[in-house]
Amino acid sequence: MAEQYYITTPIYYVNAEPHIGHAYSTIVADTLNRFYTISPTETFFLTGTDEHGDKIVEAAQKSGQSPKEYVDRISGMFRDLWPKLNISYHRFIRTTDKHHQETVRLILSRVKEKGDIYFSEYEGRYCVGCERFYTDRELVDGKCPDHQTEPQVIREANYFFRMSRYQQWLIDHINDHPDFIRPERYRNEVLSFLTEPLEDLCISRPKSRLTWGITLPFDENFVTYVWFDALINYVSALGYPDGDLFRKFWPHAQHLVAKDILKPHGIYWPCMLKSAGIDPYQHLNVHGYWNISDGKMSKSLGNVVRPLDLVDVYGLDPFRYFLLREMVFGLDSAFSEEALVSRLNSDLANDLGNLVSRSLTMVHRFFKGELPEPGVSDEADEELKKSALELIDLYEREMKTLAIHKALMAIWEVIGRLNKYIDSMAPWVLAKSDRERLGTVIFHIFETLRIIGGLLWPFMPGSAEKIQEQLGLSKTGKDLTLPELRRWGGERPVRNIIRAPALFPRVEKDKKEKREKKTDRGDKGKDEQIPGPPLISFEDFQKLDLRIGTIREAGAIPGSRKLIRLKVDIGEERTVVAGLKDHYKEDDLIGTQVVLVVNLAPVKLMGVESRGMLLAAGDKAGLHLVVPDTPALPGARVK
Ligand code: ME8
Repeated sequence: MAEQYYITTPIYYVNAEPHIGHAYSTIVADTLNRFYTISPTETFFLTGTDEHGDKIVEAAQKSGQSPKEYVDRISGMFRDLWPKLNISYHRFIRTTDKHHQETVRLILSRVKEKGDIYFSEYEGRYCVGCERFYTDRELVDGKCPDHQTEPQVIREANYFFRMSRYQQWLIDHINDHPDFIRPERYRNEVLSFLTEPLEDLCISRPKSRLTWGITLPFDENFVTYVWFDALINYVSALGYPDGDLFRKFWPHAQHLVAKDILKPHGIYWPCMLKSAGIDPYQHLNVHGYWNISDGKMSKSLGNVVRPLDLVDVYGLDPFRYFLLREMVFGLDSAFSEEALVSRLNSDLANDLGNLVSRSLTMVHRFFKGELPEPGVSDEADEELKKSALELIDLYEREMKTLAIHKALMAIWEVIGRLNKYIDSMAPWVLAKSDRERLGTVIFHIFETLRIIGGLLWPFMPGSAEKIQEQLGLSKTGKDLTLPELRRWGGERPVRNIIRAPALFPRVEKDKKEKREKKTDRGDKGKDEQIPGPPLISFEDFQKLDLRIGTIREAGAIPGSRKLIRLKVDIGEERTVVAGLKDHYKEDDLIGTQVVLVVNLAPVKLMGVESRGMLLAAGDKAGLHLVVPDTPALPGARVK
């Protein structure tokens, strides 16, 4: 691996719990990190929390805790959330970490030695929400544009960073490196800001006013301004100045932030780095804001969208997919649950889910789960192959320039093509007339799906791995790299191809209302609590005879809205009636392996005798059949 990639998210303030804005940035960083991992590139992914300053002290006081207790608690909420969103970072940094604090003091000393820090009296308008002084020109009707509050006038003696000294250097650097700040609109915004003389930056707070911060190395009576502290996390996390990680990854640093913190990242940080004698970062990637019905999302307005509320109802991958597909990187987006449901039903359940399900069903039905050898390919096969291989190149280009939604659109274009290819090749007709041609078609479907599954992994790691496992591939997830995906026909399945329940069950339209009602009642999740079941003895448990069965036939029962009649092979054939109609299509069930209770007394349902019962799990998303993770012999005992 020749190259490295270093991606950072903002370190989030611990004055509020995480919402979809934080989740978006961190999911984008995770997606990019995964993309570079399969490129393959050696990566480092950093996230963390920003824990000093006025805002934090205020929030701690409100919650009746000491700052330390408070930051430990909220930082823990961020840290606990990320694995639930399948976010896989390398390091979680906290600005209260000892090494970070030492690095901040080291950099302050270096900048001071350089002659870039001076002491002076200052009067200015200070916004506590933003933790910074505002110039008159930046205020709108005398108010902070972000918080809509009038800043306090504060007069005090403080230390200042001679940022003005680096103004011309920064302008030149941005002009010489056109994609230093991207997309372009944000680069232009920074350049336009730099057309006015840059003021020096106040970088201290007297301890008489604030003690919750890092003490200046050259004056015990002051703590460091929160931004001078926070930005340094990007190098302290790598072990600056001597750490191997710093040497290896800093030259490849890419920051990911939203437009709200463009100025500290686009102006303060490069000037700080220059003064400290550290090379500038490689790219600043700036995304837009998620708004709620065209307004701002904020705790005070009470319209904060909590990621796990949505994940609980719609599933993790639909949530990740929606955020990544819906927002054009760099522009604002309006969040709506209706849009999420409609993307889930159309893009995921209909296009992708059905494609996977119908393809795997065919391999089952026609080749008993074994991938056939291809025969001679015709023009339509070649076209499909070309579009799948070209997709990989396009995807790489889009991902590298952060056109994440375009990369997804390109994948869906090929999903559409593959669905059309299946329709026009009609394998079910070929099955009766031309088995060799059928084999070639199935092979092309498999290869295109293999590529689609691999390319989807950075966005929806869980679902992509399921697809890869169902395809029987030996490598999944991060081990399946882009060069390997490019080798058409290069990887035969090592296991039988398996059929599994729908990847993305459709969502009923009224789910949103149900979720809202539940959240309103404040008793979310109550109905999920498992009541203490009566205990049974081991002997009682042993009375149950559970067997693996393969569904051979599935058909409707006249007059029943819920029931399906199944023929299940457990070494002998059993007729079983199951209430699956709302959750599975009859055709999709054929070939699926299930777990069957075989020694239940027979019952008659709608006139059909049922001899056994399937095991299934029920949750808010519907019913999920319990299936063996790899194919088992029909009749195998479940122990
Ligand atoms: O600014 N839409 O922390 P913060 C999209 N501690 N992204 C959003 C968002 C929204 N509505 N709201 C927040 C800080 N974000 C500092 C950063 S870095 C050295 C210090 C995301 O908790 C987005 O990434 O206010 C934004 O830049 C960040 O959260 C701000 O997080």
